[in-house]
Amino acid sequence: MRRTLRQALQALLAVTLVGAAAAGHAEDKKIVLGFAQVGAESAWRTANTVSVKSAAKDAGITLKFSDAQQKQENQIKAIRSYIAQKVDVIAFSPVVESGWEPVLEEAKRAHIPVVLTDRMIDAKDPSLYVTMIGSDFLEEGRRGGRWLEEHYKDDKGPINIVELQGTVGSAPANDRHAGLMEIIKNDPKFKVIASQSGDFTLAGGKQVMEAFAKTYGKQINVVYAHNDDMALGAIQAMEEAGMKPGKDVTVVSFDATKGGLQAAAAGKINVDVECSPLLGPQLMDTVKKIVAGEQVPHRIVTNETVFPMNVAAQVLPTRKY
Ligand code: GZL
Repeated sequence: MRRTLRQALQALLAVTLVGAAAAGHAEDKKIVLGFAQVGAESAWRTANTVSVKSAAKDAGITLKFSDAQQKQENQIKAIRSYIAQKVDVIAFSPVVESGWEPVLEEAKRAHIPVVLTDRMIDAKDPSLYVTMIGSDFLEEGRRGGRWLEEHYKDDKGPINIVELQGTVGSAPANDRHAGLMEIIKNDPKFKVIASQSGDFTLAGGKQVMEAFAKTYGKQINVVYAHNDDMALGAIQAMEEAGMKPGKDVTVVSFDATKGGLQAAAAGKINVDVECSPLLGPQLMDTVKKIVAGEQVPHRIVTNETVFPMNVAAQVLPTRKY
């Protein structure tokens, strides 16, 4: 009896020591995060990449990073490679809303949690991702629409709007359009006379605005650009066409990057709706919570505001991107 008890105690002690060692090792093992970025299409995206990389370093998380050059197939390839490497967590900013189920099913089967950052996906199964950290683009569009309503409240119209859309099929493009339309649909003086994608790039915005200026000229009252890069391109095109952006043409833009706010301070953008790219710290906190087995909300919305032209100059010195 005594021998058996001693053997049992020895076995219990051994199990406890192994468990503690494993736990200790688990605590020491660095978290590996695979991040599939959209690309480097805009100042916003560059700032977002800097935020993710610096936050991973500060958090002691090993970051595997890929740039998809705005191509969905490249993002899918990157996610597959992270699955093959058995990373602890996968995070990505989906370049477009649709077409993600197959690869996210593979991540789920591999028991690798997925975090969406910045942009949303169109998926029936909400369990394909743990959480989405990013802006409410629909509300951003509503903010742009409400600003236009206030700006033109004493004007009987017509107010003709040309729209520079972001990447076709992307959540920010879909929702910044939908948010605007939600606000102006009941006010017949507002009319979107043309809408075309500039793919969130400066060159794209300039090219589309050159065509709009040629076709519509002085009929244009408002340029509604889905991001600052396209707005800055459009400003170049308008000035080359002899138009005065911010004066005879009202310019509404999104992101509130330094470039956009500098243009606003120079009187060329009338309002810049903030969309923060500084998602890195929130992402790393969330990754640590997921690895530790803690619950996280299915949606984490970033807090944002609106910068009319008259405040741009005073906020510029404090802007981080
Ligand atoms: C918005 C982000 C958009 C920015 C653009 O969260 O996805 O993509 O508005 C960027 O500047 O290219």
